[in-house]
Amino acid sequence: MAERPTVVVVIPTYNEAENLPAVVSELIALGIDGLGFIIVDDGSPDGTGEVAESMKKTYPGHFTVIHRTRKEGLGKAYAVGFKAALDSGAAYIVEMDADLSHPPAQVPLMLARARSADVVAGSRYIKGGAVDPGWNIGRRALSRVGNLGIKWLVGLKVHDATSGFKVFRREALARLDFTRFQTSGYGFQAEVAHWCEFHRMTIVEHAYAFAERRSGKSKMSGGIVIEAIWTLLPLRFHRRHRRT
Ligand SMILES: Nc1nc2c(ncn2[C@@H]2O[C@H](COP(=O)(O)OP(=O)(O)OP(=O)(O)O)[C@@H](O)[C@H]2O)c(=O)[nH]1
Ligand SMILES: [Mg+2]
Repeated sequence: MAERPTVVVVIPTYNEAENLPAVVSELIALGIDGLGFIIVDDGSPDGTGEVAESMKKTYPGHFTVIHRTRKEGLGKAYAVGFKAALDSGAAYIVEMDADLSHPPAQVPLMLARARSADVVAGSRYIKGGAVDPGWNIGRRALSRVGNLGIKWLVGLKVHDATSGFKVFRREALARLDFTRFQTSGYGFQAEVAHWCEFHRMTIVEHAYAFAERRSGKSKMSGGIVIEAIWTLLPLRFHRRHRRT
């Protein structure tokens, strides 16, 4: 094992006590060199914070837990976790959900592709990508239409505007100024994509099959998508300004 983690996986958690140990052990089992974790928990009532603390022993020196007192949305949690990852000296930072929607087996492949890119963006909507086969037509339509709407609205080039599965080279991540972000919920991923494109980063899209959260109930709804569209609106004008 390397002295200090060179590949740091940042995982925000809110009520993921069952999923967190599974995602961490599946990643460890892949034998990724220099792997480390930063968990950012927003005081989950189900005890995820304590579960994370107990996992420090399993992976000594490579497991950091940041406890925040209030639920402030995944965007705020990622901003804190990403800063901690950069401060730790990580060369590559992995952005990933706790609920096993993002297949851990893809991480080594994405890391390999990150050697010649600034950002490797996981994508469900390019050839080889997929959403969970168990999703009904309504959920598929919500995801597809919401994604296309946000992509069009912001003017994004990436095909999956709302995917939260990414690998960043540290220099690229360091260029994102999270103090300028408008969103913290569902729109956060589109805002990350916007700033990566705005800074003309080399973005490689990596196909993956999204799986329904392994445990716990989905919070996705039409209202969440509409709220995201509303909060993302300023980005459209920001991008126009850049083009002129
Ligand atoms: N720290 C923190 N983590 C959060 C918050 N909201 C969501 N998360 C985590 O962010 C990741 C993505 O959130 P999800 O709730 O899975 O979002 P989603 O995939 O759009 O929706 P689901 O269908 O419910 O899975 C998960 O690991 C969550 O536990 C929050 O307010 N604070
Ligand atoms: Mg999820």
